[in-house]
Amino acid sequence: MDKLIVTAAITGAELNKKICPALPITPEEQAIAARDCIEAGAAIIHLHVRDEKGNPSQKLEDFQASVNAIKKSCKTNPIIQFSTGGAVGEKMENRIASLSLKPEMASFNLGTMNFGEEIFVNTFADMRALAAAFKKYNVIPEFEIYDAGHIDNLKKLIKEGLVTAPYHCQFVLGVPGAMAGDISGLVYLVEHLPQDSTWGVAGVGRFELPLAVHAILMGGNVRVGLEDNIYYEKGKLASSNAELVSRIVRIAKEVGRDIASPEEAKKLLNLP
Ligand code: KMH
Ligand code: ZN
Repeated sequence: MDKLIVTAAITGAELNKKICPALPITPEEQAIAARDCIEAGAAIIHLHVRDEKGNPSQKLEDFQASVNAIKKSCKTNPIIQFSTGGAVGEKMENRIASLSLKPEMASFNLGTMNFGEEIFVNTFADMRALAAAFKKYNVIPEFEIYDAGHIDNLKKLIKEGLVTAPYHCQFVLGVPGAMAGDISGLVYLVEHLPQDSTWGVAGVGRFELPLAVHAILMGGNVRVGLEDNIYYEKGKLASSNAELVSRIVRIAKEVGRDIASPEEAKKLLNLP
């Protein structure tokens, strides 16, 4: 098996410090969180940013401030993956705009869905516009797949010639309104990926740990972090993002799966 690529989703757009006191919000807090995650074994930082009031932001200056702070704090250069998902309800033009900063990677959401009580909108027109921006700025997408039909949406974009191999797919499972985090669902998704795909799994809430453990054994990659899951175990909040990363790294090493450094992850994902 290839080495395991661990992604840390450190902040997200739907949480705040009242719900999760350990959530890094400012560039300085994100820099510390990212450094600790990288030192614990993460290769990719999935990045959402906030404005000065702590609200979700897609502004270029907020992305730039966080990137600068993270790069300064990390000894090894992590892969910084921007979110183009943003917060539910964010305008598509703002979500796309961050690509002009040319991050090494960014998320690419593959369909409209219920997201808790809200609706996360990603129409085909949105996806086509997003695909054009990824091409224009030469950014590598990570395809976010929340439901089985999203794989078919990816195949449609491939057929239309809008995205090209290799495809790095992230199964985000357990969002209320989309596919649950059952292992049978994960197996189904892996079996239906397009050729030339790598994959990872981000289990939401209580699904994070079991899905991660299965992905380690199945040859996939893993995303953990407070964006997806704020608990270390039932009833006990995680004290930091790095605590969640460290557990996954420990488990992977115990079962003989080595951990990819950021440089190794770049090679595995064909990043420039
Ligand atoms: N905040 C969610 C609605 C992404 O980063 O691309 C979307 C999200 C996905 O977090
Ligand atoms: Zn995200």
